[in-house]
Amino acid sequence: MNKISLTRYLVEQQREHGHIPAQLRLLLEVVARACKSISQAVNKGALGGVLGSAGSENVQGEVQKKLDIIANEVLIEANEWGGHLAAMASEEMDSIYAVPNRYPQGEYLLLFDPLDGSSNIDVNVSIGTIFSVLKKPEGGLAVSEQDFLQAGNKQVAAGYCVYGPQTTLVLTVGKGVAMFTLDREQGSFVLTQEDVQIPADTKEFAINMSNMRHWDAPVKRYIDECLQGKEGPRGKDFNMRWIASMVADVHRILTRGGVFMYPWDKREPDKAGKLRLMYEANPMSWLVEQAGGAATNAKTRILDLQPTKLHERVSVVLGSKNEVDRITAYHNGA
Ligand code: AHM
Ligand code: MG
Repeated sequence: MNKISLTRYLVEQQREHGHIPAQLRLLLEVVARACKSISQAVNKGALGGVLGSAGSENVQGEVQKKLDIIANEVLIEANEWGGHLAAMASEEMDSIYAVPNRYPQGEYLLLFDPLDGSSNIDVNVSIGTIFSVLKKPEGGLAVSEQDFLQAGNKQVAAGYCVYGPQTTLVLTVGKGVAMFTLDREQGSFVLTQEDVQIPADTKEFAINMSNMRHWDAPVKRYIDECLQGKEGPRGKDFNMRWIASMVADVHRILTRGGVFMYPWDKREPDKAGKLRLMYEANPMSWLVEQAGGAATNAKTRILDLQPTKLHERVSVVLGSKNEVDRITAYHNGA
């Protein structure tokens, strides 16, 4: 079999299809390289002394794990000197990280959740890195947080790397979704699936059922109907999965369909949701749409939301199109 490496795939996207400029290709290669390092650290686990809490909190008031911090540092160190970026932003940093003056400034902005699914790190369940790439708006002097506040439909690349039984990098540059599996012997990501498609219908939903008593009525209605199975209004039995790593749940949906929900609920009514718009929901929503699925905040398309702050939260419904449309319609009074 003629293996296509990520490098070759990106070169072809640049040279033959003109989908990406050289600087963006470099950026994506650097992110992939960082993901390889994070994958190594994740794999070592207790042997590398990387498990457990770091004893600190991030800006969202969540306890940071050692690997959250390690992954964040790996991504920053890999990306700051290449000349392709103006600044970075991360779930684990309060404010943006402008590329230091000693390095050339590029035209891109990189956002990431360095290690998503932190509660799964110590229990050896799949976790991942999520990333989103924007272009720095033209003009302006020093890069600022304001430059990052662009709707998801402005992304120029997005993806994630899931550290599971295999390490898989999943990428879109706006021309469909491609998956690359890490070949550890070769040390490179190899194209293993192109033109990923999510079936429009599904019999599988993902939601944290322990929050049921806090849900909004339309969410309750949707799940109730699924749970009634063949005898209920949906006329079919549903299966449920909840990995508690969005990367792993989205990866399943890109692989075999399904619907994922982390909706607003009454626990903290002032928060729009648990997940973060700019470095979790936006990149995942774009991947899902590029694979033929849909993504809303239960009312409107996530990619059209105008962010007002870096760490903004959002309600998330994504996956198989017909289910997302149904849940969204229930919220809009249908
Ligand atoms: P994290 O970025 O701090 O890891 O939090 C995000 C994760 C998602 O990956 C996952 O879908 C969700 O939190 C699980 O939350 P819960 O533990 O409430 O089910
Ligand atoms: Mg996360």
